[in-house]
Amino acid sequence: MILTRYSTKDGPTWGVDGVALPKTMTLAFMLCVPVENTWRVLGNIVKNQRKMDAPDIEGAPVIAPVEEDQEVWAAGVTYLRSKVEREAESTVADVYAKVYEAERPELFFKSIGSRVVGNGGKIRIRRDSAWNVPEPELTVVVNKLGEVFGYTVGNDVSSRSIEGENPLYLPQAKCYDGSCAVGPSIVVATAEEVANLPIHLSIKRGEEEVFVGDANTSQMKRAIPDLTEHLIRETSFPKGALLMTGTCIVPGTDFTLMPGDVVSITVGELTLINEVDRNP
Ligand code: DO4
Ligand code: MG
Repeated sequence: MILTRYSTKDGPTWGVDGVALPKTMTLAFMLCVPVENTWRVLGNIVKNQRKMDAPDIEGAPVIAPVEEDQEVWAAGVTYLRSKVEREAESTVADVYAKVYEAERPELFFKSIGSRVVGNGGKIRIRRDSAWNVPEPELTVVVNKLGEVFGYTVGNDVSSRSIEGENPLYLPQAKCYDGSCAVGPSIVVATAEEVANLPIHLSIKRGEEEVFVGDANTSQMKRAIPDLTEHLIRETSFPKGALLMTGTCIVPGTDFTLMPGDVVSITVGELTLINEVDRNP
């Protein structure tokens, strides 16, 4: 099943496999009970193509699959490739080796829901950063109990020059307008299912493909339930949360994103496409 959020004349509305849900069926509502319960309700709606008192989603624009008050968090250095690249770029290389091996994962706050860019929206590079990359990441949607409800595609757009200068600058390298893109929809899936999904990144500059890379979530060093358990261990998410799970595809040191670049990321059956803003 695929959940999509639409901007209708009656306000944001979710649909499941094209069937509009009542306005009361928000993502927050779906994520405040065990996943089995929500999956069952959604399954019945799809099976019976149940017409409910819901806004018309026919032809309505698709918006980012996250609500305003949900938070997006991110995990870092979960793949060997990310560890190696960060050691190379950083003035303090050993922090990355240590976190890659440690029992406790690196988790950081990425964005509030209202700042997330959806499919087709503009991502940005910082005006004070010379070296910038997209980070294509499996992004899991987690309920209040920390269970995996499904997945979407995330782009953890980052400044490598700012993070490389000093790891304490991480929030500035990671959290700014247009740095967090998520979408286009949410695929309902278990933690097991998301542990073996292909990831593909393509970056086009005009007609030319200037970077292409592939990976699979099975290359991740950590298990998804380990990441989600750490996420909710001492922080409550009554409306659920999104967790980007780290990147395994890092363009070479000679690559930086440019205004106008078009970044396409595929994870499993979803593709997220964003252009880098030409007017920063
Ligand atoms: O440690 C910095 C961030 C790492 C990250 O975002 C990633 O590995 O994806
Ligand atoms: Mg990342």
